[in-house]
Amino acid sequence: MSPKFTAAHWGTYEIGAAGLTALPRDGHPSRIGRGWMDAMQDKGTRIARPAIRKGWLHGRDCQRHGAAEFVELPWDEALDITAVELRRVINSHGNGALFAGSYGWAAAGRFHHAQSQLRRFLNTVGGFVGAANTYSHAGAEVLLPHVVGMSNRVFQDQMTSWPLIVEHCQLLVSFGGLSKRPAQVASSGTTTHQTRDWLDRAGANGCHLVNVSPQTSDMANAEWIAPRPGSDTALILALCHVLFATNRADDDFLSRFTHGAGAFRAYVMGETDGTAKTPEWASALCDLPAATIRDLAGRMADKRTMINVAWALQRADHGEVTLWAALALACLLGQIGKPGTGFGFGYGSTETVGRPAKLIDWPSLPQGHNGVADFIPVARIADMLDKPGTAYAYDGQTRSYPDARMIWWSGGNPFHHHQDLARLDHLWRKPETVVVIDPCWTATARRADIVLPCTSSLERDDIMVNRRDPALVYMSAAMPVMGEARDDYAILSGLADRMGTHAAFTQGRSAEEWLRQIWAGCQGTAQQHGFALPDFDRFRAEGLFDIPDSDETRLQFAEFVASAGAKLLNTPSGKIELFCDAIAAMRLPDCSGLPEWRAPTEGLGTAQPGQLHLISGQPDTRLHSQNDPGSVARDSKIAGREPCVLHPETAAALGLKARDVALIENARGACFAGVTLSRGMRRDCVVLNTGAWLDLRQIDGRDICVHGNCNMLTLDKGATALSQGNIAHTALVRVSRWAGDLPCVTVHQLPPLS
Ligand SMILES: Nc1nc2c(c(=O)[nH]1)N[C@H]1C(S)=C(S)[C@@H](COP(=O)(O)OP(=O)(O)OC[C@H]3O[C@@H](n4cnc5c(=O)[nH]c(N)nc54)[C@H](O)[C@@H]3O)O[C@H]1N2
Ligand SMILES: Nc1nc2c(c(=O)[nH]1)N[C@H]1C(S)=C(S)[C@@H](COP(=O)(O)OP(=O)(O)OC[C@H]3O[C@@H](n4cnc5c(=O)[nH]c(N)nc54)[C@H](O)[C@@H]3O)O[C@H]1N2
Ligand SMILES: [Mo]
Repeated sequence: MSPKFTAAHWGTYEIGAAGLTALPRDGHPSRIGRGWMDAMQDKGTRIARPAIRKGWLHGRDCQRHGAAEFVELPWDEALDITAVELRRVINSHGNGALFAGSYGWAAAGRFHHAQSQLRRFLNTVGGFVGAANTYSHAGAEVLLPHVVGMSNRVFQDQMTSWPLIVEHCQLLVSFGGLSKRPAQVASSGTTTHQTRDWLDRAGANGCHLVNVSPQTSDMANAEWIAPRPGSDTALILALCHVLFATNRADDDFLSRFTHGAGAFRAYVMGETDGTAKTPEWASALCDLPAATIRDLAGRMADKRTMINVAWALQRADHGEVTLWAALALACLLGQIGKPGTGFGFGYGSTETVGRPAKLIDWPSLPQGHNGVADFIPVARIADMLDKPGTAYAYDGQTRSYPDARMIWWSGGNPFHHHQDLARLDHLWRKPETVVVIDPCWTATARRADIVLPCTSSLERDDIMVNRRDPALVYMSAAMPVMGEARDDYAILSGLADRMGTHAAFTQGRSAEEWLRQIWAGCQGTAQQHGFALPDFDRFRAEGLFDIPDSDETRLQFAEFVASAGAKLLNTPSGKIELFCDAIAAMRLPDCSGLPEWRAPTEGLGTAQPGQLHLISGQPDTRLHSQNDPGSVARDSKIAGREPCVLHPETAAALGLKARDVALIENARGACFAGVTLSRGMRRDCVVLNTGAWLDLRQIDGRDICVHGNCNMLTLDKGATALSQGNIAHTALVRVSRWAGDLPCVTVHQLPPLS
């Protein structure tokens, strides 16, 4: 009998009697997979039956909070109530009052994709207000079309492939590092993990690695330069200053391939604002010796250099400007369009960035037409709830926030991903109804009125096709369905039936018929690419299909540069824009037509004594909040709290030692965390990665997450009025020893159910 497989964003697994085994071809399987099955089998956190919040069921109250009581109901009753409520909201407020941005990562399969399913359903009943861009890289999504004339998606597709870096790059300078931690994950799934090998091979081939980051763990075997978080733009501008001042900027490249280099130069040299962006100027802002900056600039000009910017850097105040400044620096070096050098955005931020694989756009589940054109920038959800009808700026538009009366969330966890969760917790009580579809009693499910339990991808068949992966996987169910959970498709089919749109939603197909339909589409796509896929039954039986000749090496901007600028980019000037007239014309208070330095709204440069900078990156043990109840994440906790990282000297000065529980706090909120120590840290930073399930309590009149959710501390503000991206990486905190009682973490136990 052929083996059976399943897949997740963190890898592909063979299903055996003893559980899941990573594919032998995957040299570095992610540790996240080891905690997957036990998380999905955890009866303390899986939702067994549909449940309705007692206060809403009996009195339609909106008192959503983490300790709410729920009443379990049979599916038919729960779906009846949901459909009646949906119809009531549409009839009384219109579809523009339904907010279903429903941002989140959900599962890797192509058919059971939570957001696509939800949107397809809501589109059959007139549509919903959506959300634009992502938490990952909204800054880049808005900026790149203006300055390089392509979407972030196309930019990511065209990035220079790893083999060219390995072969040609002599100096890889990575702002935000390039580590195996985020590279465990690939959106839509992956059959292999190679980023670590590519980096090792580059090093073995003589490429010198420079990790510009507050933590050494962000890049192995690298020289470490640790500017203050949030000061990278100043550092980059000073590197540019050195290149201009020493006549090492590539004037030929600047004049042929960029627009606005003169204005950029005048700004950097201080001709326009009287401040030359010298290494001495940056030294004070970045807390780095001026000599370090001069030396790095010289080496960048001497060597074949690749500049990489981790996605994290634009999840910060003015974050997209940092990306733009780094692009400008790469233009000054004049190595864009040459093999293995130039500019990259997000090598290492996920496994597939820079992967030399053929890109194939496989079909997905059609979502239909949304009758509502309105949307919000994804990270502005709390502002929307706070200020319906209020005007705000976004990418040159003046828009106004919709009045969301009903919220639908499926496949995402806003009480994981959003910033300043105490604020969201408060504003979340404004809508009339919140519906959440999720396998687990997440912090978001606990704050819903109607909770509909869905299967995880371990409980159903699906197809993994990732446009950047060289294999296609038939995902077989690996465990029995938990409780009475249903697939998203079954849940929404039940609702569509009650709304009179069953035929439109299902098109008469069962889930298996949809898989067959999607596979038939894949067969057509393969044919266009010159190869044949097996028929559905054979694919299902064999489980894995390797795409023939799947290697493809790309060199970004190769055509643009080879054509000597004749083949223009899709910007107004046809070139890379170092000055952008379109952005300048927006007259934004916090982003001009140039990549200019602006101090972040919070930062170590203006901190009070005792304040530390919070780094809240992606967790090593989970995908965001997913699998937090599983063994791998659980084993990493200290006294049940999420681990944080401090420099030993910082900890000692605070009276903390390893395995203590600390209180991390600021004016927005507080959380506990278990202390771990590392010398590879800036002394004025603390790392608390994302994803510990929010367990919010009032202690001595304060909001404290007793488990360790970093988003109790982060700041909920748009990066700029250009992108409105989130600024998770901009926050100051204080850390202290917690001497009081330590309340138990209860978020991994079922809520009160009757
Ligand atoms: N402080 C800070 N905050 C951050 C970040 C940061 O760097 N720092 N990073 C941000 C980024 S980049 C991102 S992408 C976000 C991620 O935020 P999210 O994507 O919202 O986080 P996940 O935990 O992956 O949420 C996915 C949810 O989908 C559910 N789910 C899984 N499978 C299914 C399914 O088949 N059907 C349904 N209906 N549900 C399913 C899971 O149980 C889980 O609740 O977080 C952001 N938040
Ligand atoms: N294991 C795991 N991998 C993941 C995910 C996950 O949840 N778990 N999530 C995936 C998702 S959705 C995304 S978007 C990507 C994100 O990928 P990234 O954005 O690359 O990952 P982060 O961990 O947020 O940040 C990378 C590093 O940036 C550094 N950094 C933070 N602020 C600054 C700064 O101001 N200056 C400098 N120079 N460095 C700074 C931090 O030290 C941090 O370790 O990760 C993906 N990969
Ligand atoms: Mo992300």
